[in-house]
Amino acid sequence: MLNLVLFGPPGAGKGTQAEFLIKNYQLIHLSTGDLLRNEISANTPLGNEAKSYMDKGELVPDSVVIGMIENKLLTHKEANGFIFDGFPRTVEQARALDELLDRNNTPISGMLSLEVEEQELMERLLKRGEVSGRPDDRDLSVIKNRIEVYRQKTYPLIDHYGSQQKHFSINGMGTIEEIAVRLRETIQQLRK
Ligand code: B4P
Repeated sequence: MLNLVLFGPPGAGKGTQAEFLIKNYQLIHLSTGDLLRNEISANTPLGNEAKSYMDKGELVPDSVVIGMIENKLLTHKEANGFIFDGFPRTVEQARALDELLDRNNTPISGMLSLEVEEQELMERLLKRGEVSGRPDDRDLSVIKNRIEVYRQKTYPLIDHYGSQQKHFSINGMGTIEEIAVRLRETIQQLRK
């Protein structure tokens, strides 16, 4: 089983690269951002709660996202593996994921960490904001807050997976295709 954590700051290319990985490795894609936006579109109580955090560029509470991922893992017991995209985002989420996967004897194979310069992140997100309709991509102060929240709460996960020898750093600057090749090469390396 191949379980990958696709990691990086907002705008690093996680969602973009996940599309290539799904096709190449037949993995189940679990994006907490997409799952939360689906809840918002469906106007559910969970979605309404999540929206109040997402619109400000804050993280949705751990209990909400952990519960959501647990449900999804249970409905895909037959999977070849998973791509966790945008999850975990806090140390508490990482610990919960380790526990969930340990129970099924299918640990994380590697954390693929996309490294992108901050100026480039802001440009990519503002550009997407022109077409996506996502409120969190439209306002520069919200984007800056997302990057700051990443630094404080999410970046420490590099140590969490580093201490398990599962952290792989990937240059996330360049064309989408160039980065996809780097990811493929890293996955070959971690499967050896
Ligand atoms: P996410 O949906 O995870 O979104 P994201 O961080 O903005 O990254 P995304 O994957 O969408 O963008 P990508 O880099 O592919 O999170 C949104 C919000 O949901 C969070 O702020 C938080 O509030 C909440 N949330 C989600 N998960 C949570 C969790 N686990 N816990 C708590 N809260 C959670 O792409 C960005 C743009 O760059 C795209 O337009 C793309 O086309 C472009 N791009 C990508 N690669 C490029 C390249 N190489 N060159 C040029 N452009 C590129």
